[in-house]
Amino acid sequence: MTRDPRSAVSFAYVVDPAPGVGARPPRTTADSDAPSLSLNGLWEFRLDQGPWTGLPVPAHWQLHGHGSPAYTNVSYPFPIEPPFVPDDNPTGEYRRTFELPADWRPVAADAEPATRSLLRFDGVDSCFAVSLNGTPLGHAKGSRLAHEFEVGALLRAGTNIVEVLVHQWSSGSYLEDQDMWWLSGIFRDVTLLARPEPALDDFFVHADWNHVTGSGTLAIETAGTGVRLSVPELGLHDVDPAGPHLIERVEAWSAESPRRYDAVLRTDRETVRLQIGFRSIAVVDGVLLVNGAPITLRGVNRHEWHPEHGRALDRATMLQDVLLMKRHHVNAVRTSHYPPHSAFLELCDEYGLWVVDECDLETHGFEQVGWRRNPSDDPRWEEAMLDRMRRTVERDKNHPSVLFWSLGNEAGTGRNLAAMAQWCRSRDPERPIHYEGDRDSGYVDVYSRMYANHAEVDAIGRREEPPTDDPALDAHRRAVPFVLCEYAHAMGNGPGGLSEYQRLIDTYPRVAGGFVWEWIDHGIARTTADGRRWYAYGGDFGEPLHDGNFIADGLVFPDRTPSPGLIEFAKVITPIRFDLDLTLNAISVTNRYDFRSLDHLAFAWSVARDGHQVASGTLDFPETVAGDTSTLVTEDLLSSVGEVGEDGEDNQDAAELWLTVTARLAQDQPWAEAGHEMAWAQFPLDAEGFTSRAAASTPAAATSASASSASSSASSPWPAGLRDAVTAARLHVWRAPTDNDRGGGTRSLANRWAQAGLHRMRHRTIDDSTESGVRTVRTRAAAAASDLGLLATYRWRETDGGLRLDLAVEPDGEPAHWGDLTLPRLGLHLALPASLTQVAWFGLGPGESYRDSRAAVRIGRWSLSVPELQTPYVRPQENGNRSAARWAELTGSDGHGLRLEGLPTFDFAARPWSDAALAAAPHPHELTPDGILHLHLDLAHDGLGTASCGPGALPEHRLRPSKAEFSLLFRPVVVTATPQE
Ligand code: IPT
Repeated sequence: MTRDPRSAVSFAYVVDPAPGVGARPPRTTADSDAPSLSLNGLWEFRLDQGPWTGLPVPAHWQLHGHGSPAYTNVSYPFPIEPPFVPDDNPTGEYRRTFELPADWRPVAADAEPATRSLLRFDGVDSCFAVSLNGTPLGHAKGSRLAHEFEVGALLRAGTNIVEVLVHQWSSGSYLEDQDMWWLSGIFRDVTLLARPEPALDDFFVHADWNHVTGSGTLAIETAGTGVRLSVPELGLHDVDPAGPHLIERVEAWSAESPRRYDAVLRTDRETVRLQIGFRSIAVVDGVLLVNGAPITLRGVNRHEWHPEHGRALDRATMLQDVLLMKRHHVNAVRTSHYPPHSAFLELCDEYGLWVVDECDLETHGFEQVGWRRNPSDDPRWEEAMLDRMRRTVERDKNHPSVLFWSLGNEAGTGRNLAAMAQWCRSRDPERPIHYEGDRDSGYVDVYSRMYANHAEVDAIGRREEPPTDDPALDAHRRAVPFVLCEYAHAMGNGPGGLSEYQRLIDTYPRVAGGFVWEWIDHGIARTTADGRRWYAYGGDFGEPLHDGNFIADGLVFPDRTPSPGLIEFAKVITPIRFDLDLTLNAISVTNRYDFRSLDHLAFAWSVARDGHQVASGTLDFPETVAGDTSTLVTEDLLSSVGEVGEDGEDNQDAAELWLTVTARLAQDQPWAEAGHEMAWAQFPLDAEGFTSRAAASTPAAATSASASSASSSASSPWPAGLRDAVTAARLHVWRAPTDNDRGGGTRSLANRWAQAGLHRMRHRTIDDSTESGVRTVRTRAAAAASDLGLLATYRWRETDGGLRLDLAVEPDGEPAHWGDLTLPRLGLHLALPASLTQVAWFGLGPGESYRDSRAAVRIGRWSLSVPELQTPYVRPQENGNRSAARWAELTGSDGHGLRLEGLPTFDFAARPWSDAALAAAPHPHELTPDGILHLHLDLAHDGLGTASCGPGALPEHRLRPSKAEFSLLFRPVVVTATPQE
């Protein structure tokens, strides 16, 4: 489309670094009874002087067929020439008419008190000019910040017309280089507000809580005179809000118990309803205290995202985020990297989440040019940056959930950041200031790092980290709490290493916690011609410069289905821990909440023998307050375990007994229903004492469910071709690289595996002989052009009705020649008939797991179809591994199939495509079953780590080539009933 050649130069404000002209000073959001009129809905719209069409507000025009989305992470999608932007600057014209309600008095008659009117925009990306009835009101920048314009006498009784010109690029874009889609338009609410005089435009609630006395102090600064405050529950009726009012007993607000008090602020002409949360924030000796107690932040970074609507979120979606977070034990959110829609903060206040409220600021792309001309240190940008900070703090200051102010993200360092910090501190001395980019922590109150590895966090926890660049600042930094503002990059399969991070967070008081990067994959929903849904990432819209699927790095998939990463995170951070002491026959529960007791939970135990529950009961722990441990001596439980007899199915000697302990919600909580599982732990009952008791007691009938499946194998014939498919099993050491395997540029694991040719191993049979019923096949597997190889010896022997394989593997070549190369996996690949569609197994499940991400899976009997075994990462990659299977049965619809038994265990993945196809497909819908069931039976895997952004797998989770032995039993099987879980 040709654009008006004048547009680039005719709107000087677009490239003026100044924040704008005409908007009113920022103020708090408030629930006022003054009249308001939503201007959301269908507006007239045209892009670049094209034809007029309709466009909803709020929305991004790129998601409604005008232009297209573009994704870059750090790179600016335009030349770095601050404050200028290219001539090619998509510009949208919006207009709508509205009828002024009859009782809305734009201009007061003489005898009447005055009423002003404001036109409010909660979010316009990235720069806009607004006019009412043809008269310009002003222009503004700061996409995720609210702007209000006085419309006064311009408002007409009857029909009015509001026109908004929105520019995609502006000087403001230099300050908005967040890692997200570039999407434009009026994407948050537009409202006309009546402001009666005297105005109650702004107020600032200070509600402090004294943890020693349990008292609260309430003082509300108000702009305006004659304001009265009532908090009926606290006995305050029409008092002066300034107080201070000392309230002898008040319940504190915390993320765990978000107690709020309904309050009303009133002038003669306006009533504002608010909810007050009392709490105190303090730092003592480098430890973050809220309400006098150290708190642990189990956080996530949250971008606003909806796969169809982008950053135009409705309340239902925000609520969904909050509920999902609460149900998965997340207690903190960093609003990366801009203030969210204020309804989200309302929900955080209501349901209880600690918030790091971040200013709409990032200038990361300047890093690529050595931070030259970074706005953060250029006085021409001071006003713009201060304006952003003021708009953040003023809008959100009354949310008890807001714990820290954050200056922004990845904006380097400089005087303007220092000025923002200084302004913040003087405006709100009660909240600590966060900014990760300030490595010396000179102007912040929190020492923050992103992607620090475990060893660094450990050193910081011990207070033994290297000193700051500026020695004068060192003492300050050592006296402030530490947070990982980003860690555990949740891109694709992973993150690995969460348990180890949590151990550090739980160990060191100085480590206040962290925020996983990030909450949601920002995939954009698309549909294939035949109606299948998929999610687009960078490059899918033909962007000339983009960062691919780095946009898909969340704990939930774009449609908010929890990924295995979220399930793992929830298990790792659950604030309820169980321990079993077999020598004392004692089960204990530890309360790792910061404030609340465990009285909202109901505890139960069960024992399963070979995956079948054989006994169960409840556990009546005494009241356990935060930080405490309660112990129950488990005589009853032990005697019932003793009664666990044979269930007739398996050999008693081989039976596995597992104790599972659970904590579920005893009553409904606002965020989950009674019965929701909050914590669990499993303990093998095979240590001395426990099983011997069980074994010594008289076998009795199982006390509950027993075998409901019947599989027979001894006499089954091998289905056609299956035996050959089994004996054709070949050593396989590659996996379709995960995003984490691809992390780290040219030195990525994926590259090194490819260079070593692990994805194109050839097999050479050295010899194949049979002696005393044992067939021995010795092979060497190696890649073309490499002299490194793996010697594999397969020993096959008939057992009753089956085949036993003993595989021995050993690297061929000097260990030094292998260097520090890891193997993606060590196991076997089998090409089986695709008619095998169902997999039942006994082992860890039901979800996928890997060696450094397997806290969330438990021992049990599971059954899933082949499609259900796949995890649909936005970009296809290794997935779906099930760990520590004792046995597995793969069957077709006729019940015939293959049974595998581990000697003792194996990992498996079963998929309808090869690893090569999995690695090559850009999106899941591009994977096509190839007519084979690809079964991977693995002894071990390389860990997942988080090298897509951060450290790789810990040394103990690496798989190095070394001597290994792996034994399995294969049998034909006929399953006559589906196993019951
Ligand atoms: C870090 C960014 O702060 C965040 O926005 C996101 O881009 C994340 O990385 C990766 O997904 S910055 C990086 C240089 C560590």
